[in-house]
Amino acid sequence: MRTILITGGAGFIGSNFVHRVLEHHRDTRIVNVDALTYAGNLENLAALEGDSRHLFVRVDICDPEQIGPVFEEHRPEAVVHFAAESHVDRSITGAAAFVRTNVLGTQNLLDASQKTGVGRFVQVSTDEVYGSLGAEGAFTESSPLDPSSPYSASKAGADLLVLAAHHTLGLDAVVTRCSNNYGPYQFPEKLIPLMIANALEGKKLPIYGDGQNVRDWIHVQDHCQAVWRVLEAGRPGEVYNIGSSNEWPNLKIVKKLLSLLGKGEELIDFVPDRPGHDRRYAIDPRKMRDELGWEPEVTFDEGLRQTVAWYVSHRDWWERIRTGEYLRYYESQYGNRRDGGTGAL
Ligand code: NAD
Ligand code: TDX
Repeated sequence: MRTILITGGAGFIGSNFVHRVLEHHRDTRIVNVDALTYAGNLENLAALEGDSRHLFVRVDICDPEQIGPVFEEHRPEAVVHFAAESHVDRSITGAAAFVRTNVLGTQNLLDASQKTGVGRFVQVSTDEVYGSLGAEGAFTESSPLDPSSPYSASKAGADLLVLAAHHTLGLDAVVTRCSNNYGPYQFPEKLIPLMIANALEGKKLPIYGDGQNVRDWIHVQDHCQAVWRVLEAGRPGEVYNIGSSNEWPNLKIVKKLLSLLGKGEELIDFVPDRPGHDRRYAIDPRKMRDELGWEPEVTFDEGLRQTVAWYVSHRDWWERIRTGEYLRYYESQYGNRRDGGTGAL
């Protein structure tokens, strides 16, 4: 039995990864480290109750006094680091938490990994570190880092610390940079689940700017499979871009969602743009394909249909989230952006 330490395993991508690994790799035990911030949710892991191959530990990666003993006790062979403050809009109004978790938290994990002889460290990062594209082209692993938001700047900082730990201290570390994920368990502050939940409740769908910003969407299961391939076979010190070559302007996605939900386009509400809003992202995934033989499997039509069905059948999951702190966040994020439309939360 081998032990892998996962951070952020109660969040969206981390919990999908934990489920997938435990299902497909019977020889693997997971120590799942998560602070349970607003985005962490133990309900995402409820199906694993009683599974001796999954151990959840509530720990803040920003505190070396908390994280050190977990590494000492479990001596993981590998670390897959998902934990982060992950929402761009929140980083615009409160960058400090992003610097703390994404930069300092990552360094604490690197220190603990180095100290306890971790054999491989996978830093799960984002295409946003490359900044914004114009109408043409795609990010390769050698595209320059040019982050726009405090979120992406903090992820770029973390990536550089990981690569420095490899270069200078000899830690076996790899960085993955993926495009926008969608799928089950995504917190309903991100575009796709927010739009689905609002539409199901007959609320307005706030679209930033002209709705023509482009994102390159990948199903979370394809991302998880790619991270596993990198964990297994990525070369130390390398960066791997992960994407599905699936670009869509936001407005088109929202219209697609409304159609899948059988709702009308009158719910669409154009609101003032996100400050510093990156215009377009696109990933060149050739390195993943040519070097590691990875290819995405989920088509967008099928993935989106399944995702909509999941949110329809898990209404209690997102309704429980959309209370308390979420409502305060929603009001501060969208309350002063309304263009006079009705029906916002
Ligand atoms: P998420 O916000 O859904 O989950 C983040 C998790 O990290 C939560 O469970 C939270 O409790 C935990 N966490 C936050 N701060 C912590 C701390 N100080 N200590 C311990 N745990 C802490 O995020 P996600 O969308 O699942 O993203 C996971 C990772 O993937 C992030 O590193 C993100 O940058 C990266 N990523 C996300 C996307 C995307 O589209 N969502 C795309 C590319 C890369
Ligand atoms: O209410 C909204 N209206 C809107 O038009 C929201 C929440 C978003 N948008 C737009 C902004 C983006 O162009 O939709 C697009 C997607 O927005 P987000 O879901 O906030 O994602 P993005 O900013 O692209 O970042 C995401 O992908 C990369 C994740 O949140 C990051 O964690 C990941 O690194």
